[in-house]
Amino acid sequence: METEQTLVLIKPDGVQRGLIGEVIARYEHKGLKIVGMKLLQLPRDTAEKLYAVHQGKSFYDVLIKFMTSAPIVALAIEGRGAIELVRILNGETDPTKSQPGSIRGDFSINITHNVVHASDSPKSAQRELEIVFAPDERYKYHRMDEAILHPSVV
Ligand code: FUP
Repeated sequence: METEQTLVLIKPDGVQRGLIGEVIARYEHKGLKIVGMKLLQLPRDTAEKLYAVHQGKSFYDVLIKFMTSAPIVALAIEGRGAIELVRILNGETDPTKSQPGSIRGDFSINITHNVVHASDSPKSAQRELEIVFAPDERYKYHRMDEAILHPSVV
């Protein structure tokens, strides 16, 4: 599996409910690497860029208002298959479908206030990471447990 990077946003509800540590722990414990992280309040134009694909949809205005309403935590997360793994950890968008054990399944009952965002493909990951992180805001380092997480097959 390819090593990839993906963008995660802990949304205003996650920050305001004190879930930052809980959410980050799930990615760390899975074995994914945090290579970028910052607390910021999204300017409206940045939120509009991130959610351009939803422009014109019924929920768009509510979504932009919500995403700009309070600080978020932006994470650049790296690992083999990171894009899909993070979306599995996050759970389904629809709160009636998100499984217990996933972040949304455990912490969300609302389709808009759903704690986390994650990129859905390599193309959107690259686009979204470049919107939120400057080139020097993503770091290279080794986790101490890499040899255990990724043992080479002999
Ligand atoms: P996801 O990839 O799971 O974040 O879901 P989408 O890209 O389909 O939607 C992005 C965000 O739009 C969701 F997180 C919440 C919001 N949304 C709604 O508010 N109502 C909808 O019916 C669909 C999405």
